[in-house]
Amino acid sequence: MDLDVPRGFELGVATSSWQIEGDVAGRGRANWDDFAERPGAIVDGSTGEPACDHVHRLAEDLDLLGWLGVDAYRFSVSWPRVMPEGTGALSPSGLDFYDRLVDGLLERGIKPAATLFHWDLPSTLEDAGGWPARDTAYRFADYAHAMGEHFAGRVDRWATLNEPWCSAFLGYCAGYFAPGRTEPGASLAAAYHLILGHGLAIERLRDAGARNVGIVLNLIPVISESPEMDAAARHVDGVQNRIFLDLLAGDGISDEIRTSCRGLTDWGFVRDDDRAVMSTPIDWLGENYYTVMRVAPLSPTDVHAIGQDVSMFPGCPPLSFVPRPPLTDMGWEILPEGVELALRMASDSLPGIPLWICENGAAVHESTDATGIHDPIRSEYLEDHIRALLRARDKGFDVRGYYAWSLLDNLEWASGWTKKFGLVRVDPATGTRTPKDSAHWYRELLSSRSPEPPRS
Ligand code: IFM
Repeated sequence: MDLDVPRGFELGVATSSWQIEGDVAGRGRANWDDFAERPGAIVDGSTGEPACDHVHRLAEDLDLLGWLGVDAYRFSVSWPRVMPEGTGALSPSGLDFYDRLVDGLLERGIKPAATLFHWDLPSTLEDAGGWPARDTAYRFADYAHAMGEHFAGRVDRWATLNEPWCSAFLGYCAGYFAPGRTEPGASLAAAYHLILGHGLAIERLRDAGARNVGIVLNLIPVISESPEMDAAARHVDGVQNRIFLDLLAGDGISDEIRTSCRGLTDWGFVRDDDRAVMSTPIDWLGENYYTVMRVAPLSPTDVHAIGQDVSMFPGCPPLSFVPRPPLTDMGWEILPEGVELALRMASDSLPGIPLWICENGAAVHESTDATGIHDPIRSEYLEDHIRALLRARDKGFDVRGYYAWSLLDNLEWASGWTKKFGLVRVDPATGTRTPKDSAHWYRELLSSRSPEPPRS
């Protein structure tokens, strides 16, 4: 392998609770369980049961991680599994599951990296208003504190939220994700309260003894394809990226967003003293990088890429997203060098904060024969992105690690089982796990690393 990753650069894989766990009966209900029951919400009618049946196959999945030889495993805690009502009493069986996961990782020398919210909100809280309601931010902080008290000392790295853009705008503006609301004003309040909840949670995690606390954003570089589209591209960038970076930097909601989203909300949910809470210092920032977005004049022959649609951007002017080939099965342009643009956005807004790529991967064509599951495009995608990341590191970006998405084929949200990102195939009918060629490739990369040169 001629890809030389220094030992000190952390390599891992990532998953999330609702996408893999199953065992719906063993936890409280989540907004995604309710959403999945709506006809047509998930393209193939899948639900959270059995997903990858990870709860019952934990030992096997821990062994897979050990076999791969990852440094770290990024998982998310299902809030309704550990706190079924969203507030109050903790579930002993829910905690026991994550105890076995965390301890199983530590026994195998793998660092546990926990995310507290990867979109599965307890239904009780969704029914009470969800993220557009300010109270949800305080309930999130209480839940984070409880997790910190239970797991501090064993979890190596904590993220409050994963991709708040998706929760806010896919969930409450486009209605493409749970809870399926199509209220642009509410989606802006949701984005704001998610970051308020993040800031409150950072404080409460630290109070509980947790260290290495941060957040994971999906920062997507937005490219204007012609000068006349510059303003439209700025709007998309504002709602996709800047709104979150500005809030985390303590700058509040920018005049630009207030202007471009005027008429959608009176911003009555914004309070001056929230800025300090939202910008509570973090120890690291995670970015999930998959693709870029190209903005062009509206065209009837628009190619649809999942996640790229004007309905997901409140206040968006007419435009088309025009990804350039090569594309993944999601319709996402493959552009490894875009990772540097994504790192630049973060390091310009939040200078001095160490960066991690917390997700990167691709749903691609695979073929199966007697010799295995062949997914050369995925291995090439991962390799090209890791190379681009190491080049950015050499240029001075303080990027410390990389997690491939995903360990397992899993429930790809509204796309159900129709899009596969796993290094390991999961047969949805039997649950059988089979490492693909890309898993063998990643394993070889992990074991072939040279030692970190001594620091002078
Ligand atoms: O599967 C998702 C994950 O849950 C969040 N980031 C993007 C992935 C691929 O769409």
